[in-house]
Amino acid sequence: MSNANVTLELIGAPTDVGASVRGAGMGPDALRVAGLPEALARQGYAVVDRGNLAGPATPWTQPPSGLRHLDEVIAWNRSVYQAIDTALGAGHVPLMMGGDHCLAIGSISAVAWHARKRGKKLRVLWLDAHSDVNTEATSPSGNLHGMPVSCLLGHGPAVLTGWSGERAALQHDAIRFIGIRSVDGDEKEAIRTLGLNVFDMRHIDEHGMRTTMTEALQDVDEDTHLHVSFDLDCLDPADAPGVGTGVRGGPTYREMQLCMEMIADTGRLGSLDVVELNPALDVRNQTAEVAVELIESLFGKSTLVR
Ligand code: B3U
Ligand code: MN
Ligand code: MN
Repeated sequence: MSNANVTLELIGAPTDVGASVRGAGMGPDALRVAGLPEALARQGYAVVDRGNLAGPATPWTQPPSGLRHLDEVIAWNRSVYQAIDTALGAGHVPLMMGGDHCLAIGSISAVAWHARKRGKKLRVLWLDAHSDVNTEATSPSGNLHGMPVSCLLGHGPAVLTGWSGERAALQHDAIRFIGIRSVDGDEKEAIRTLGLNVFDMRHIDEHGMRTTMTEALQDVDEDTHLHVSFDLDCLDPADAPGVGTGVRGGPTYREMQLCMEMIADTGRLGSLDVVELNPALDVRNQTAEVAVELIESLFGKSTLVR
């Protein structure tokens, strides 16, 4: 299918309710300022920018205990779910611009519902420094951006699970983690007991990005809906300083470009989250610009092939 027949729908979700570091709410506009819609249009896609969703403000009082800003997280995820559902229903490719990573609960739940309805095999690539598989019981912070994977696997708080129409939006073998290097003690246990597929930085160092991505994409076929959940803190902070919880030792810009190109080569990318961009911590919008270049590759831009 030529790019002109594909409509990319940009959906801004400007909130940092799932985090304790403020600023990710400015992510959607930073991506626009860095030229994301124009860059994708230059690749020949039909691009629709739906603007920003509305939702509750981030409270400035600390939550007494437990899950931080749970009510606000639910409200934002409801709007994200609806917007992604509408986009997929129209046959578009939704590109959710966060916002913090808690928003993947709403976006991937909607994607899972549509994939099941269409009889598609869902595969999710979770590009992140963190494994985001905490629960209320294990989280050191109470921040819901550290728990979306648990919610999607059916282990989160009941109010944030089951949105896809099944208890678990994702089966444990439907998700592949790339670039992981910060895993809390109880998360390690969860990764082991749930049998999650984690390609951590050691794996990338030992085998290289090319082999890693070949493995991660190994069962993607023509019946697959591929969703990419791209947490910008996956990148090394030297290339992407504009994130709230950066961790040294991530993939370089070049390694990430190859990762994106190999995903593009599958031709199966059906939806995307771009999250955790924090312009308040960025240097002259550099991280947003890096994100735009990587997203261009993800949607098939290449140096030599037109
Ligand atoms: N694992 C920690 C830190 C964290 C997870 N995701 C982000 N930070 N962005 C937690 O709070 O759950
Ligand atoms: Mn994350
Ligand atoms: Mn992260």
